Amino acid sequence: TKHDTEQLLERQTVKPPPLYQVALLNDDYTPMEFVVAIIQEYFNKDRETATQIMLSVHRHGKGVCGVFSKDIACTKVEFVLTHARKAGHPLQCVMEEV
Ligand code: TYC
Repeated sequence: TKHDTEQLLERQTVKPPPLYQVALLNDDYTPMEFVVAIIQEYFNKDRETATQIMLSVHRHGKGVCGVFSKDIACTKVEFVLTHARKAGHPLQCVMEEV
């Protein structure tokens, strides 16, 4: 827009939109198979990649499943938490600005 162009010309202050990592957190109760299915379903990973991410979370406490715009990251977190709660699992999912 004219306003953005003026901003660019006057001062270099137009920043790209921030990106957010969506990560799963480990817990002692959520079944490994359920976590693999979640990663496949909501983060478009194949079974092998989803298993690697799940095992990394299991071993290290946290694992990044993808990087998204704020709106998409928020929606991913909501879907994962809703699915987990409906299944009765304590799985935690968080977003963090990169
Ligand atoms: N630690 C869980 C178990 O031993 C598996 C697990 C992996 C749970 C990843 C959550 O985000 C998670 N059943």
